[in-house]
Amino acid sequence: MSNLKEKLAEKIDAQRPRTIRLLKEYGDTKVGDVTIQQIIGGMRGVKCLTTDISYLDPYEGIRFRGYTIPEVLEKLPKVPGGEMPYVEGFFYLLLTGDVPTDEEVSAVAEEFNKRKKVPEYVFDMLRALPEDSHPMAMFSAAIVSMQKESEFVKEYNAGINKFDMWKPTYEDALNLLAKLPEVAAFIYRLKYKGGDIIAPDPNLDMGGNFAHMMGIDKPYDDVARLYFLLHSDHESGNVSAHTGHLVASALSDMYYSISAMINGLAGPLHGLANQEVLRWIQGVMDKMGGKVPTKEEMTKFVWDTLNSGQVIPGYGHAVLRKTDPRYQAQREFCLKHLPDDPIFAYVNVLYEVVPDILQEHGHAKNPWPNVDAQSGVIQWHYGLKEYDFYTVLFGVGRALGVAANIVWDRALGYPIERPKSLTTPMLEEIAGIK
Ligand code: CMX
Repeated sequence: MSNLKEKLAEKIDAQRPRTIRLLKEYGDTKVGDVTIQQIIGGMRGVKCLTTDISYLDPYEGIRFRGYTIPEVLEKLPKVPGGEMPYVEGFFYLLLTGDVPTDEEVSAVAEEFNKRKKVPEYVFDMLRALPEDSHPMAMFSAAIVSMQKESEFVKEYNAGINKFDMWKPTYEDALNLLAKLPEVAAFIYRLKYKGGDIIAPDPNLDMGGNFAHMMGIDKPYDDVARLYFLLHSDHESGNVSAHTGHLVASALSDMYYSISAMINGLAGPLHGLANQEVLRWIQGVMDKMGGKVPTKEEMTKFVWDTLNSGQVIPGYGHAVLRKTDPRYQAQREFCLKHLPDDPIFAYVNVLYEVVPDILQEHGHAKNPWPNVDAQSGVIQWHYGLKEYDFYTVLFGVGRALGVAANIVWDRALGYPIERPKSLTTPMLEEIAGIK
């Protein structure tokens, strides 16, 4: 067993009795009530999921295994020559809750390296798709096309014990995650660079190799590391994480589950918002002839969008009630590396005007920017201008968190998910409507 798998086995042995105790001794303890508004309104705020991998406080933002984003960036071992941590080391943290040593990071990076060869049939399948397929559809199809590789399915069919199911799930997680950067880069080069594919470099870490295969110079390797880390996890209730968990709860394997979560991420209210932000800004740029709008000019563009019944992409959140710390982390990167970028200037003017406008508009509960408001700027700056591709980057990152959660779902034996529905007459009766 690898060091990571051994460490995980120890953690699982320690965690299982806690979950079993909660279930057996405190199973009837009430956590909260559910209102009709929550039932009709997308279950907002209903406390009905559990994960220890990340927690989202509405005012503080995300903590991964108890660490804020600045703490994660500071504590995790860095890639030599770069400012950002190894993605592989971050995955170690998500999975085990422990900050890895340099040696542990090297071992897990080696684990990823051994597993990263993408089967040729994936590339053949991608080449066979229509040229105008969206990169997210290509990414999802590529992932599900590898389903036959699932170790979980092989062991399930051989009659695996429920308590051991996490082990092949862990193998599937690493096997799939290790391949995602090459699959993503292949989609990019196939779709936008005339199929001029760059072979992976076996000596590079995940972020470095991704930047290499994309054909983008430093510091894009650090951008990739930061991007994958920031987008990895946002507790369990968001559409992508919840979809992955839900599909996996039927004992569908990692490939089915991650492909499904990618499909949820592809919605414009969720991960696709990063492409929508750039599309919106490009529209304003066209109208402004490239000139950065004044606050007054930007105010008009924002109101025009709201008055035409559309949302301002990159703003608002179902849980957060302040500026997203993932936005802040990327803003700090921009201030350091691209302070004079014209699109960064647009994003800054937006930040100055949108929160007040959304408050005046009076609909959004959270007028502050989310992760997607800032992420496209960095990509654009480093030459990745094909914004249809941005959500694939989000997907590579989100897969880290969702896969780690699915391994733990299996380890703790979470059952198939099956909430109960009520009809409208039943709700009316509960409400006392005659
Ligand atoms: N612009 C305009 N209106 C907005 C808004 C925005 N950015 N954010 C929320 N609203 C509106 C909602 O559409 C809703 O309108 P109605 O009352 O007319 O139905 C109202 O405000 C209340 O919504 P809410 O409770 O504040 O927000 P929700 O939890 O329902 O939705 C989210 C959250 C993110 C879908 C929403 O804020 C939104 O659509 N934002 C723009 C898209 C976006 O940036 N998505 C990315 C989120 C991060 C991610 O998952 O990647």
